[in-house]
Amino acid sequence: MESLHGVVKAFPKVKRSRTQEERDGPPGKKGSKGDGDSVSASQHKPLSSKWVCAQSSESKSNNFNKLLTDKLELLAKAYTHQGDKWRALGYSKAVNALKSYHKPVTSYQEACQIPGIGKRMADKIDEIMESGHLRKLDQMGEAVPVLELFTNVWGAGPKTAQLWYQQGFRTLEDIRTKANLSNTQKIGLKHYDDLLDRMPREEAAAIETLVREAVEAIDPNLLAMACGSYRRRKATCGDVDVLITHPDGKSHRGVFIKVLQSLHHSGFLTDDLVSHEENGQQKKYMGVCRLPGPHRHHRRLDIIVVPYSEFACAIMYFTGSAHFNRSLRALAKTKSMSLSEHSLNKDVLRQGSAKVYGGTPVATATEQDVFRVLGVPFREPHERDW
Ligand code: DCP
Ligand code: MG
Ligand code: MN
Repeated sequence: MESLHGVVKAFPKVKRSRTQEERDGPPGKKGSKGDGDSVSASQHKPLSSKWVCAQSSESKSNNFNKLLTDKLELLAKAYTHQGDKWRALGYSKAVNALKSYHKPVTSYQEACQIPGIGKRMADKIDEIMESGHLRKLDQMGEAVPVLELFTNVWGAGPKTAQLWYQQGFRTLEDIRTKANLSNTQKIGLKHYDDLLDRMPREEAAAIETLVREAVEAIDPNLLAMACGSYRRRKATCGDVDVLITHPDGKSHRGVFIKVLQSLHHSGFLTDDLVSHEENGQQKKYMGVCRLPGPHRHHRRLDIIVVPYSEFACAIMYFTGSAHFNRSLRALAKTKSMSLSEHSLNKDVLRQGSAKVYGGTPVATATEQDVFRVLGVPFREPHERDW
């Protein structure tokens, strides 16, 4: 540790703007203290309710503030399509906070008291309470619905959508006939309606079973499980996220290619979107599939193969939700740890937003281990639906 302290001292404290993870942390009030303070606090006190990852998302199920959250969700969506992801994130955090609040909010002052809601957000809330409406939504302009139409093409983000808009395109037909399309965007356009549609979880279960059977035909000891919204017990799923590993720690190698070949061969996989290797070992595939039989829609399927040593962190990551993950990572940071889909590391040294020392991986055999090491009460997957 001596030498590590030396490293810290070698880097003077500099003023800096907040990093992504810090902004994604607990929805604290403006001007709240930095992560240094949270470290000492969190070592002695139970986790504050401001940490989303320490609370059950079940608390959202009885929404006393639907009028407010409906409007703010529209605004969050509009900002997403405009490519303003920080504003969008701010609004979705406020929506989460309002959904889990125990009663209807009735005043500006009351809104300000809720963790995750600052003064400017409270102004918006006040406006909706007063008028039932948000002027900002009307001012967003005519571009927003078109940008939404375009960003819903799989493979097109807000930048592409804006470019297409600037090029004068307004309809999917314009895009189909005049835009310069990448291969994934062509697939996205071909299956536009199907890929926007969320499938009933029964269909996700059928897809998981079909993939598992293909996987077990390669090696009966391989494990395959659907994570994502399916594991969080959502009624509908945007895609199916299947995680594959092998308990012997080595026989997962080579499986990625074999599974894909098998699923292509049976005609189940209809289009490939992205297929790549991450961190040497972990392999990710994103594609489109369709269950056999009549009247079936095309569905998005993600397949991830990981070494067994990464299984617990990978399950955590791919179970999500993305919001829950962000909160957990920000919390890890306050404890000099870092959490990724690969590992949970301790004794991480950061100087500002830069990691000076990546720390050492903690052995995490199960999800429970990850929660325990982070000092967060275990949450069932359906309680992580933030
Ligand atoms: N994930 C994340 N951060 C992202 C994207 C994904 O942490 N930016 C993690 C959490 C997600 C999981 O990966 O739950 C799977 O990603 P999906 O996009 O498939 O999201 P979900 O399965 O949660 O929802 P959906 O029903 O829309 O697929
Ligand atoms: Mg998913
Ligand atoms: Mn997915």
